[in-house]
Amino acid sequence: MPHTALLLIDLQPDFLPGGALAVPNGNEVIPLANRLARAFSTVILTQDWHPPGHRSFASAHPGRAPFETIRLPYGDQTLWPDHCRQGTPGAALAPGLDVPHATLILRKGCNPEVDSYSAFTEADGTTTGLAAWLRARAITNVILAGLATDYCVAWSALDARRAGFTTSVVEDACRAIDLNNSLAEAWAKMADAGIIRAASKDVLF
Ligand code: VGL
Ligand code: ZN
Repeated sequence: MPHTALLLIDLQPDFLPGGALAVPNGNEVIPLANRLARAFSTVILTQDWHPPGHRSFASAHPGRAPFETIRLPYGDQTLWPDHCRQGTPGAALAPGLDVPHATLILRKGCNPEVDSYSAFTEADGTTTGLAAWLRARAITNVILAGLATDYCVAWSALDARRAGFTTSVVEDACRAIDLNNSLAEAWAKMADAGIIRAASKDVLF
């Protein structure tokens, strides 16, 4: 589909069962991601890619535990188990991922002090340049799938929409962490923003 890009979010071993921040049933989306990718000529992969001691790690805050929330200069931050440390096997692309024609692999969360759920904007507002990269290729529509629905997929989708792209999330090609109702909240925010809640059967005709 011309003018459309598929954005596959954080398909990495640390987010799959057995990984450091496993998303329940996250492995189930890999075959679907591969099938979706074949339908698009512009495919972008993202990798969560944190330096050691990253601010989003509970281990960087003595006395804090994973899944607690703290206040950082840029806002509230959920603390996570150490995950997707740069260069580790858990941060690699998922072994079953088969998207040789992906043209951009975008690594995010690289600033040691700032998290970046979104592929477009870090938590402190710094742009990753992705919107400009898409505009330079005359992309007007962004379709998202991957992990996790309620964090990196939702934040990326919301930023895509804010940047003016027609934006769809392929629900059955995503899996969620679902912490404190985060999944329902994410879908509510995405609906308010005008993001299309799609199914893979609508995209793969
Ligand atoms: C993610 C939490 C922390 C995600 C990344 O990919 O959804 N979630 N880092
Ligand atoms: Zn992360």
